[in-house]
Amino acid sequence: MYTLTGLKLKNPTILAAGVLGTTGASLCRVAREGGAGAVVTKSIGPAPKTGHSNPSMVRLDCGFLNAMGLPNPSYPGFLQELEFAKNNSSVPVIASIFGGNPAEFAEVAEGLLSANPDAFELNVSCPHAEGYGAAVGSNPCLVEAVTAAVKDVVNVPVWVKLTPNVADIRSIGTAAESGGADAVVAINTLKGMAIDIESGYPVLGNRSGGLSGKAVKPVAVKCVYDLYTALEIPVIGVGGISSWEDAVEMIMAGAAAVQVGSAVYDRVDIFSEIGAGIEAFLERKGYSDIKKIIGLAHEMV
Ligand code: RRO
Repeated sequence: MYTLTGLKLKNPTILAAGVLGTTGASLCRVAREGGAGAVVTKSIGPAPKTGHSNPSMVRLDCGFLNAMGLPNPSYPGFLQELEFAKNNSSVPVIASIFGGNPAEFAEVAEGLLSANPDAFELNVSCPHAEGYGAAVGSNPCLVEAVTAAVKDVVNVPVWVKLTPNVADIRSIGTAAESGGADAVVAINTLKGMAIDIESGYPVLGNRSGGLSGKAVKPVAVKCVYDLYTALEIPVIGVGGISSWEDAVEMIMAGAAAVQVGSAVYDRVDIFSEIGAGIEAFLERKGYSDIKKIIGLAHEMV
């Protein structure tokens, strides 16, 4: 068992917020068939949103480019799904939420409390959501205020998911910590774009979006490495992890646990595989505990 911000996880792998977190049934499937240690919902906001026009997610050689556009049924519309996930999943269920200001974040968190999520993840980092997302997450004062506003109304752990699309992610992580965050999650997607050269059109309906998958892993490793030294609270690493080796690398940069997003679309059971791979690695190298390798790369001078 791993303990992360007070939550008990059977392994340190977590489903990242995304499309597979849209329904209670899909969250339960990732927990049951995939072996995830915990699951995070798709981000839920204050009002229903249909999202951006299609194509909203395209596969590139190096990962996925998406501009889903925060599609969600709003917190009243999601309550039943969250209740289903909580009643049928054997692992912690974390509610990812977004808003445009501290009051909206608090409203959404309060609105979902009756379903008893095990933690909240504050999404202040979507790269292509006007007024939401990175507009909030690149402003340290707003990040601190949003975090404090949610901490005021809930008594479960609060994680804050950070954007890599800033000059110095440490200042944003520090703001989240000052607001009372129990952990930070790094990283959300990196701003990106692809163009179809036959037609000349950008491939996404929204023209630009966020890049995830293999291409962003070194960016995520560097962000986690920097946050680890700047913060006291745990850093949860996410970005391009598709094997246990990737997970160990992220842990050595400073991650206390990892989230997996893009790789799930190829194999849902990747969580069990990564969990077992980490265990086997620790045993082969003679480490008694995962804590022995969290941030290990910082000691290698
Ligand atoms: O829904 C999205 O378009 C989306 C979100 Br909320 C996010 O946080 N990150 C992302 O790449 N896409």
